[in-house]
Amino acid sequence: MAEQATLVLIKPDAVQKRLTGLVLARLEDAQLQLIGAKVIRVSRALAEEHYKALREKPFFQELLQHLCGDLHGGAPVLALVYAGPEAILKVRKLAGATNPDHADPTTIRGAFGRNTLEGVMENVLHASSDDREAAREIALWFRPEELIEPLRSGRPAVSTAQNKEA
Ligand code: IDP
Ligand code: MG
Repeated sequence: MAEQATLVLIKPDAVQKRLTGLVLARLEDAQLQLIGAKVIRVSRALAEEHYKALREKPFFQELLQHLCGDLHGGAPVLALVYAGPEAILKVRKLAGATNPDHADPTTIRGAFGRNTLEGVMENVLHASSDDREAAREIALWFRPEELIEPLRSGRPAVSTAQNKEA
């Protein structure tokens, strides 16, 4: 199985609803390694760059407002990087279909997402969809020094810097 890394963003709708812990608990079911995490209040420029492939979509402005927290009391995003075998597909499966109304109820989006009457998809999280997108997105949201190296079997479960001191 291919070793991969994937970007997850717990979106402002979930942060505002205090769902962060529940979403993290679900993500842990994938048995992947968490190699990066930070809370970010997202700028318009970062949101536009993240979703640039969707800039022609009719919902693009609402999408940017959502990611920036404008629709959820200024709530931030929790950005995470998970690494491990088939990490991208594993996280996408746990996330469920894009539209919460179509997502299996046992998935994160199916359980916690909703479509608002104003047409905003409050779908709880972003998850990279393939290797290329994951590489671009991880580089966009994290500096290399903000990520710990994925653990290889037999290595102690601490960061590289701590390993050197040991
Ligand atoms: P994904 O998040 O499952 O990868 P994408 O098609 O990449 O889905 O869309 C990115 C985001 O754009 C979705 O997570 C959702 O927030 C928003 N979005 C996608 N389709 C629609 C739509 O038809 N209406 C409103 N928002 C949408
Ligand atoms: Mg996508």
